[in-house]
Amino acid sequence: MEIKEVVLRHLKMKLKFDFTTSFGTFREKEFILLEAKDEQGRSGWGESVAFMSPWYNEETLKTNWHLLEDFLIPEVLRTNIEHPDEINKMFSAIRKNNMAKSTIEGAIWDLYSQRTGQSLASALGGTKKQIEVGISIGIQEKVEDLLKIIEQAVNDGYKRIKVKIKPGWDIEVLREIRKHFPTIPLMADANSAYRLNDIHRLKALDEFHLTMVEQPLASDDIIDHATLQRQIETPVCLDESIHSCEDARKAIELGSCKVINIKIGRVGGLTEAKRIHDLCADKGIPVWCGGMLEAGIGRTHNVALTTLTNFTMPGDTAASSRYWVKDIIKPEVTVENGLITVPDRPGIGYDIDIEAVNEYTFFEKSYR
Ligand code: OSB
Ligand code: MG
Repeated sequence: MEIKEVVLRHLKMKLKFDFTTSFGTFREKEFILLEAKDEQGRSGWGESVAFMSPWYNEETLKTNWHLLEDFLIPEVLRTNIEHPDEINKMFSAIRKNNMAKSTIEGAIWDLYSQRTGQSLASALGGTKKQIEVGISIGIQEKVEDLLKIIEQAVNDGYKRIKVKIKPGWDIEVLREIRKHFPTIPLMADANSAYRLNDIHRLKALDEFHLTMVEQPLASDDIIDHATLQRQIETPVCLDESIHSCEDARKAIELGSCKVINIKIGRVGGLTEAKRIHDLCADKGIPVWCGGMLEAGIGRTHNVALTTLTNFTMPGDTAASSRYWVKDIIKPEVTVENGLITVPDRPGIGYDIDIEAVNEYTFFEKSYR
């Protein structure tokens, strides 16, 4: 396949709710949407999950734009691509910047699946017709507010509840949740808010029978996480620490985690995400698909990836309508009883709502 043109768009969408983590609060989301056009006039779409500030990792919308414009797009425009698996190697001279790489790789996976007449899920080797999803709930002002949101999510049928924690918003909050919801599948995500010194606080989580605690320690650590995992019952899940299949291999070998959260952007694309999935399947480590408050394109890629068999735990891919008044795809991603039905049309299986895209775009640029 030949990529003839790539269009970058800078979109801004208002979130329906404030989303607070141990790092700060989001009210709106600005991100890059990438459209890659092939020689047959088809368009494939990719979404960057980099935020405006580098709190989650070192990438931002601007660093992604720079990498795409100055390195990745020129490389793709001058290379003939047979299969999206080649992209990884093509970009191997460029270190890290995984979210930027993933943006364009995702668009090429979309094109490839359209050109070969299969759904993105099938092109990736996925077989599930429906996927189970949970919901991720930010830190609230009051515990009562959190309990109300959990109640709504449980009534909506979400398969597990994830709450954000940080020192001071953890043990008491989880105790209160367990008082009202003694048996719901519950987990906590710390986004690196603790250090090994806080081990008694983390040990105290064992009494709540969480399905896991996500990324309790530093984003660049797998050593202390191994020490921690040896001393607590709650399974440790790594998010921020895993950037590649090699990272996953080392973390598993060290015993740093019992579960891995796979995010397509964080690991540099669908090909690497699939490799991590396969390795974890081999090692008996369950995985689930994380979320980055994606708009429609990123969301549909998450849906497709989750159809692989070792995604045995509900992911963070909630319904479009949880985040947005109007998403950029038609139909939107909907959840019924905690399940998303996977479309089987070629490509991502959802149409781009180009009017919505235009409405949210305030800058765009084309590259040939
Ligand atoms: O750590 O999983 C995370 C959102 C933004 C950045 C990091 C994370 C999250 C979430 C929300 O937990 C997942 C979602 O609903 O998309
Ligand atoms: Mg996380």
